[in-house]
Amino acid sequence: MVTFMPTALSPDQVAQFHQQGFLGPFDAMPISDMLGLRGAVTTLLQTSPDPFPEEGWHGRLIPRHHNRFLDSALAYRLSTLPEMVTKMTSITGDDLLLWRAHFFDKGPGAKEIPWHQDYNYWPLEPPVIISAWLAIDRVTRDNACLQVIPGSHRKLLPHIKATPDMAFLEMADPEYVDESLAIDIELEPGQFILFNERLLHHSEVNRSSLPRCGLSIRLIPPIVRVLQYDAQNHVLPIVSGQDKMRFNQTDFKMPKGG
Ligand SMILES: O=C(O)CCC(=O)C(=O)O
Repeated sequence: MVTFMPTALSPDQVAQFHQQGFLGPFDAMPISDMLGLRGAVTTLLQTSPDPFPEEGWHGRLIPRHHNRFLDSALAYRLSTLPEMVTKMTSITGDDLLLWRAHFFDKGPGAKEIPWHQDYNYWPLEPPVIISAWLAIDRVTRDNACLQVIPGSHRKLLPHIKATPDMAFLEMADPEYVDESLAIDIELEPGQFILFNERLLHHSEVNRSSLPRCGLSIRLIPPIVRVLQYDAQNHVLPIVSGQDKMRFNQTDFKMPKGG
């Protein structure tokens, strides 16, 4: 896998991240390399994780798509691309743990993901996180790219029950969401954006005949304590710096093979 030379964010970019709640797009790897990995990602998403988790997966998450860095070297490498992690450390400081990574594999007809702020769902104390959304496929408005509302991270919104046609159980109360401010995050394979735990984001039903897969990667600084692990084998690899706090389980063993 060819990856780009990691580059830190400039002070202006860090300021922009804090102003907008997100930043990007950036290139983590050449488009052709990500396209070359698509077959392996498809195979991965069809395979059961090992060991297969019995209990503890939240909401409607599909185990085959969730935390595959625990059993797949490919998923681990995609979740820790140097360009991505380096840019994240510009915002958080050097020490970072990989908490979760989830493939949002929204093929044709896949449901709408309602407007939401991630902090609402998460068993973390404090609920502070930096996420990257990495495009596996080319994502455009046509195949339901991610949409965000710049600046929406400044207010915490109430979340209410989502409707059954949506992919999540809860959504931000529509009364507080001004969709006219939304922007499309169109990305080429191998590009990513960064966003924080309070940014309002969403994606439409995939009304196209195209695949639309992205990997959401969640990193936490060691001062954040995981209150509930996703499965018995869930541990958090230290992906940058050190874990000086030792609040979380970090005894990760690199998976073998693909
Ligand atoms: O991929 C999507 O459409 C939604 C992603 C998302 O909600 C997230 O990364 O937190």
